[in-house]
Amino acid sequence: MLATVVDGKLTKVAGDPDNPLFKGYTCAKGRALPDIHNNPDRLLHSQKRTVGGGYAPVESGQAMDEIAATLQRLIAEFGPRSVALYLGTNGLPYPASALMANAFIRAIGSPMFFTANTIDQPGKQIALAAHGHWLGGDVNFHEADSWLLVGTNPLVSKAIGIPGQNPGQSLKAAINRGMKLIVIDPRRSQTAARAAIHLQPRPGEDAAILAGIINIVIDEKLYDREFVEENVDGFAALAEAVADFTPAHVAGRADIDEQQLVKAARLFASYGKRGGMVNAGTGANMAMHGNVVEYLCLCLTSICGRWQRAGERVTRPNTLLPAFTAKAQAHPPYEGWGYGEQLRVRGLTDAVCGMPTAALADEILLDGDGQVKALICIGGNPMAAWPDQRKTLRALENLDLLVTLDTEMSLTSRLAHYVIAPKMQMETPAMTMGSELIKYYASGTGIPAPYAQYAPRLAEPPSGSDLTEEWQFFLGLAKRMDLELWFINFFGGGGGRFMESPPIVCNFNGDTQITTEELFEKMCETSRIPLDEVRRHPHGHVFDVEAVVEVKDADCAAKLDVGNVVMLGELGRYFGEDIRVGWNDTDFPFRLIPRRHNNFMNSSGTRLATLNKGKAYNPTYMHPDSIAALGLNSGDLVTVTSPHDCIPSVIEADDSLRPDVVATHHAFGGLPSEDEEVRDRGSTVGRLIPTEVDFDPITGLPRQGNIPVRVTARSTVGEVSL
Ligand SMILES: Nc1nc2c(c(=O)[nH]1)N[C@H]1C(S)=C(S)[C@@H](COP(=O)(O)OP(=O)(O)OC[C@H]3O[C@@H](n4cnc5c(=O)[nH]c(N)nc54)[C@H](O)[C@@H]3O)O[C@H]1N2
Ligand SMILES: Nc1nc2c(c(=O)[nH]1)N[C@H]1C(S)=C(S)[C@@H](COP(=O)(O)OP(=O)(O)OC[C@H]3O[C@@H](n4cnc5c(=O)[nH]c(N)nc54)[C@H](O)[C@@H]3O)O[C@H]1N2
Ligand SMILES: [Mo]
Repeated sequence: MLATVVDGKLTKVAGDPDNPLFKGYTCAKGRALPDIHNNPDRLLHSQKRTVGGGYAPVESGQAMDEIAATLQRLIAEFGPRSVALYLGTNGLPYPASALMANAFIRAIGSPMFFTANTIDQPGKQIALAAHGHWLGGDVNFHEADSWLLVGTNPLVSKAIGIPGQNPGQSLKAAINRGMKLIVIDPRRSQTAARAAIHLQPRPGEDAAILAGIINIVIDEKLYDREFVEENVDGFAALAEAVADFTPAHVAGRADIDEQQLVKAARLFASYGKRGGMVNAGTGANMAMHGNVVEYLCLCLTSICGRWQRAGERVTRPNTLLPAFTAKAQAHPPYEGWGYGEQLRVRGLTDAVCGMPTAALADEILLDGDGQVKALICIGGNPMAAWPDQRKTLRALENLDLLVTLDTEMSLTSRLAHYVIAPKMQMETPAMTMGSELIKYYASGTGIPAPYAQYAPRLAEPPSGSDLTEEWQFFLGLAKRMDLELWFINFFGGGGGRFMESPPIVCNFNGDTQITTEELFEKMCETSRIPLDEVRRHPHGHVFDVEAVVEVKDADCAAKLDVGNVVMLGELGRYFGEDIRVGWNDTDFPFRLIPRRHNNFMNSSGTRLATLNKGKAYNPTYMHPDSIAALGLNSGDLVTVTSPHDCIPSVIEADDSLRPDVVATHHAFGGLPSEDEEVRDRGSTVGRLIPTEVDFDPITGLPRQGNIPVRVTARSTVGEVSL
C-alpha cells in the first residue's frame, strides 16, 4: 500500500500500482487504516479496572508490575496451568507477538496456549496429519484449468483458493483464459456468482457431496491411476467408504440436482490440461464433520494427482523463510491428535491444530486441580467470537485476572482487569514471513510466488500516548517474574516436521535490550532471500528464485493416505445419520449459516463509521419469499432462536440464499444485557451455540454453522423469548 504520513500522522492509504502482486489493489479495511489509527475510541493508555467497575489509565510499567505480581501469586498457589493465553486474529499482523507470547507461556510451564484456530478450521491440520503432505507443494491457481471451492468466498475473505492479493483480478484472468470454477455454497456468494457450476445445497452436506464426487470419479475411472499407484495408500478403503454415496443419495440429502452433481465431478476430474485443487472454507468446516470435509478435499486432490509434479515450478518457494528442496513425493501421515495435555472436559486433548478453545471457558469454570484462574488475550475477542456467549461471560467474570491487549475497549476488554494498549500496524515494522508460513497449515493458502516485502515504521504513535508492542509486554513480564524466554521462530502446523532448517531459537531475559527491527533480523537469519535484500524493494518484489520440483528420492517409500480409519469411520457414521429428520423440524424451520462482511475483519472495525457506514449491526439475511411467508418485512426486528438460546436481530431480504437458510456475520453484538441496542451493535451468533451438544471429539469445535433456528417477530426490543 502507499501510505501518506503528515507530521508523523497517517492521513491516507491507497493501493500501490508498483506492487507486483497487489497491482494497486487494496480492500476497504486497508483503505480505512488512517481512521483505524486515528480513531477517537482508540486506547492511547493502558487501562485498569477501578473498584467502582469503571476504568482509569495506568502507566504501562505499573500495569506490568501488578500483572506480574498477580501471576506469580496464582502460579505459586495453583500451579502454572492456572495461567492461560489466547491468541486471536489481531496477534497475527505482528510477527513477533505470538512467538514471544508462546515463549512466555512455555517459560512459566503452562500448557494452556490457545488460539482462534480451533474455533476456525482446525480440521485442516487434522486432515493433513491423517493424509500426509505433498512435498512438491500446491498447483498454481494462475496455471490451473479447474478449481473446486467448498464453503468459502475468497472474493470477500481473500483467505483460500483464489490468491488473495487481488482476488477479483486473479479470478477474472483465470476465467478469461478458460478456467472452470466450481463452487459449493448454500448462498449464491460473490464467488459462486462467477462459477461455471454452482451447487447450492443444504448446509452441512459437504462431506456427502465430496464423497459423492469421489465416488463418481472412481466409478467413471476419471482419477489419475499412475499417480495413485505411485504415491497413494488406502485407495480401496476410500472407494469402499464412498460407495454408498451414490449420486441419487447425495442429491436427495443435499437437495441438489443429480445431473449437476455428476457434471461437476466430471468437469473437475477431466477438464483441461492442468487440473486444479479443492479447497474448503469456514462455511463447510463449521457445519460439523470439518475434519472429514477437509480430509475428503485432500483425498479428491490426491486421487486426481493435483499436486505440483517433478519438473514443474514450485508455487510457493520460501523467501523470508528458509529455502527447501521441493520433491515430487509424499511426507507420510503422522500422529495428529489424542496426545499431550488432557483437558478436564469432554475427553479433549491437545492436537496438531492446537488446544481446543471451545473448552477454555469450561476450564475456567470447573473447580479443582488445574482450574484456569488467569487469562491473557492478545488481539482476540472471546465475548464476540467464542461459542456460547453466556458461558463465556460467566467464565471471564470468574477469573482472578483477565488481561487483554487491545486497541479499544472491545466487548471482552470491558470485562478485563487490565487492558494493555498496543501500537498499531503502521507504527511498527512489518514483513511478509507470516504469509509464507500459512501454507504449512493449509493447502491453498499463502502467496503463489517468491514474493516478499518489508515495511518500516511509518507513523508515530499519537503524541502523549503510552503504547507498547505486544512482544515487549511479554518480555516486560518476564523481566519482572525473573524468567528466561526461549523465543522460537517456530514453523507450526505439521510443517515443522519437514522444514529442512531447524527453527531459530533466541534466548531472552529481563536485561535483553532489543528493538523490533533487530528481532526481525534474528527471525530472518536463515531466510532464502536476506532481509537486507528484501528491504531494498519497498514496493515488494517477486524474487528470481528458480525453484523446480525435484524427482522423488530413489529410496522414498512414503505415500499419502486416503484410507485413514478414523476419518473414513466418521464418514460411515455420517452416512447413517438421517439428516432429513432435522429438516422437517417445525420448531426450527431454518438453518443459520456463517458469512463474512467485506468491510470488517471479524469484530474489528464494526464500530467504525467509515466501515459500517451507519449500519453497525449484523442483519439476519433471509430470502424475500421466506420473509413474506412469515408475514414480516425486510428491516423488521426479530428474535432468532436456536435449541440453546436466542438473540435479537434485524432481518434483511437476500435472494442469494436458499429459502430454508438464513445467514449472518459473527463477532457482532454487545453483552446479553444490551440486547435493546441491537440496531446499534447487532448481536452475537455465538450465543446460539452450545459447546457440549454437537462438537468435534478431536478438536472440540462446536457446530458453528448449519444451526437449526426459528425466526419470530419481536415487538419490543427488550422482549425475551425462548
Ligand atoms: N458463530 C461463529 N463464530 C465464529 C466464527 C464464525 O464464522 N461463526 N468464526 C471464527 C473464526 S474463523 C475466527 S478466526 C474467530 C475470531 O476470533 P477472535 O480472534 O477472538 O476475534 P476477533 O474479532 O478477530 O478479535 C480481534 C480483536 O483484536 C482487536 N484489535 C484490532 N486491532 C488490533 C491491533 O492492532 N492489536 C491488538 N492487540 N488488537 C487489535 C480488536 O479490537 C478485537 O477485539 O471467531 C470464530 N468464531
Ligand atoms: N472481509 C473479511 N475478510 C476476512 C474475514 C472477515 O471477517 N472479513 N475473516 C478472515 C478469517 S478469520 C477467516 S477464517 C477467513 C474465512 O474465509 P471464508 O471461509 O472464505 O469465509 P466466508 O467469506 O464467510 O465464506 C464462507 C462461505 O461458506 C458458505 N457456507 C456457509 N455454510 C455452509 C455450508 O454448510 N456448506 C457450504 N458449502 N458453504 C457454506 C457461506 O455462504 C459463505 O459464502 O476469512 C478471513 N478474511
Ligand atoms: Mo478465522
